[in-house]
Amino acid sequence: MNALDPVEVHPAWLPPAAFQALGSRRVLVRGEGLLVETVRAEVARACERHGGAVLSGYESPDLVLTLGGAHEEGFVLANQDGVTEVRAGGQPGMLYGLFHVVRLGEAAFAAGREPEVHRPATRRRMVDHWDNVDAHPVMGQVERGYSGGSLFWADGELRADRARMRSYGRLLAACGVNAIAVNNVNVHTTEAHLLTDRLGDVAAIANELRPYGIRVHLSVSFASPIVLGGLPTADPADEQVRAWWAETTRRVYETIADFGGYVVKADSEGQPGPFAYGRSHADGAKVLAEALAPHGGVVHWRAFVYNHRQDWRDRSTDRARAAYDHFSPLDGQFPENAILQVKHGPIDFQPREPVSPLLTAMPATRLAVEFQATQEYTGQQRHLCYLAPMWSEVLAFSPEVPAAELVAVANAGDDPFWTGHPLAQANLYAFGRLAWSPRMDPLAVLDEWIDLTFVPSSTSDPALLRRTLHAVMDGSWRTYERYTAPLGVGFMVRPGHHYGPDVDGYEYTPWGTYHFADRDGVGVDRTRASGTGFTGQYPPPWAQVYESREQCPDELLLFFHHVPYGHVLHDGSTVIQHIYDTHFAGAEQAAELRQRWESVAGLVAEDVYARVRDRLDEQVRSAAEWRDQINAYFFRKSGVPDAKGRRIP
Ligand code: GCV
Repeated sequence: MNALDPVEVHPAWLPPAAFQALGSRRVLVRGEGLLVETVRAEVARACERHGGAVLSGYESPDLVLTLGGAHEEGFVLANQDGVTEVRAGGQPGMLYGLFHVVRLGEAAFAAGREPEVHRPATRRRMVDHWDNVDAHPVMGQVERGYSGGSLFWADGELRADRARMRSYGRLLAACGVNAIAVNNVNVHTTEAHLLTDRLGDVAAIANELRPYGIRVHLSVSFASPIVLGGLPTADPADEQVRAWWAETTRRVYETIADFGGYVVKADSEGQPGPFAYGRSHADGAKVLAEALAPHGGVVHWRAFVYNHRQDWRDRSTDRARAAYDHFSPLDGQFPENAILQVKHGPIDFQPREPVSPLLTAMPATRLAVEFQATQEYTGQQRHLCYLAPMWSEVLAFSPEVPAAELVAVANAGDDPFWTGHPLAQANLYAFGRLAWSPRMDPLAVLDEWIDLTFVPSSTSDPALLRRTLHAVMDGSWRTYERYTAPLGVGFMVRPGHHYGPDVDGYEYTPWGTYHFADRDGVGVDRTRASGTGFTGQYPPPWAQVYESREQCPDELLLFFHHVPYGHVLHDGSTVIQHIYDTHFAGAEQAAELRQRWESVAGLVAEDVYARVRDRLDEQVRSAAEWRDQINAYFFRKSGVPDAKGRRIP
């Protein structure tokens, strides 16, 4: 087996059949370098399978991949006199150009095709793995992982299966991802050592991913100078601390010359940080950024900082405010190679949240928006939930958002289908494509994914298959939203593992995630007039829109307002009736998805069919559980019967 041959697991969006158009052509690859060699190997493998030829320069080609353009990662695709040419700015551009040709299939070779210029919207398109080296007693091998074990680590060691890492890199490159953090942002003791005495493990991963243009990043503990360096402090103002980071980072680059940089979760959920020394997060980020700067590295500094020991009786403290309150005063104080990584919503990856106002408040700071591909709060890859429509809404919110880099918490593991639920692969693919091109239509992205993953020529009824996949996936996020927490209120999940309903599970806890339901009404008053003032963190017009009960979009009403059950929504129904209606409808839709899936039996591989069917069975069960618990809870609180007389337990 060639070192670049993919391993025998589900091929996801790169099955051999997807290479048919390319592989049946006469292809010339011009240039030298590691990534050019990757392109050559890809072309050679495709041609061997599909009857084409790799040319050495003298014969007339159908496709030429060559270097010579402006943008390192960009490329121009043109067809002249029947020859398709990909002219790439640099080696990564050639790799992305190759995968673009694969995506286009026969269309890449259509005569007279208008030239297209492609380049990524942002420099870095990153996935963060919350993978532990040692399986954590509560969180396991992968924190919030629903796809088996880690691709990188097992039982305290680097995995021996490096080919799988290589295949993963290949999948990531094919959707545009170029950076990966290989360990959990909650850095425990063993994982802290990846920075120093276990750096060799990180280097081994980097070796596997490098041929696909992917740089490796490492989550590090802010307390590393103490934990690893034996210093008495991690104070960023301390000279010894600065020297320790500089020297440690120098060694990292000595071992991994193209190392990407650090990811830091500081002063958050028990992780150490600069607050212990009376320093700001800009001070904290600076010491790491300074150490990385001479080597071209960056630090991703997470803005997920809030008080997780809040008194639930105190209604004035609002977790939604925390990131903005901590970070907006620091705008302009972060060094150039520090990237503030902000979760897309102000709380924590709920199925519906407003866009974090912090993203509009840091004009002098480099930003990254963090999405969660792993479905912690969106059904844990047991429920079908295509997330790209949600991400696209976030990206369309304001001009600052698509200008930021994108990071996703990864959803892949050592599961044979990579993502547990085979259709959850689409979330990883879509993340990469949106990171490359934030304004892409999420349904067009889904079409790309469908054509690649379920190559039309490999199935007897591609039109039915496409129709069914769209029918089950397009609206799956909204279906999930319907049968879970209503109108943006969030967090009605079981504490700890976060799967399934538990309306009051977090209501009297220190986590700052409350819904305040009582006999009269529900929702969090975040207005300036009478609540926590969170609405004031938004620029106009959003500050006014969210402040006003009348103007606030229905889907976010309970995020911003505490309203009586009889409050009338824009669609004319009351809040309580909306709760009943959406929960009945959502659970019914889940059952319909399950039915609909049966129509593709025989059109997709049996193992994919069966795995999706089993997951849908669980989704139907769980959606009914959600429906009944939510409806029963609100019926008992409010005493208001369902206007349609349906049975509420
Ligand atoms: C990695 C949520 C998750 C945690 C996660 C945290 C974070 O709170 O439940 O598992 O920790 O977000 O993003 O840091």
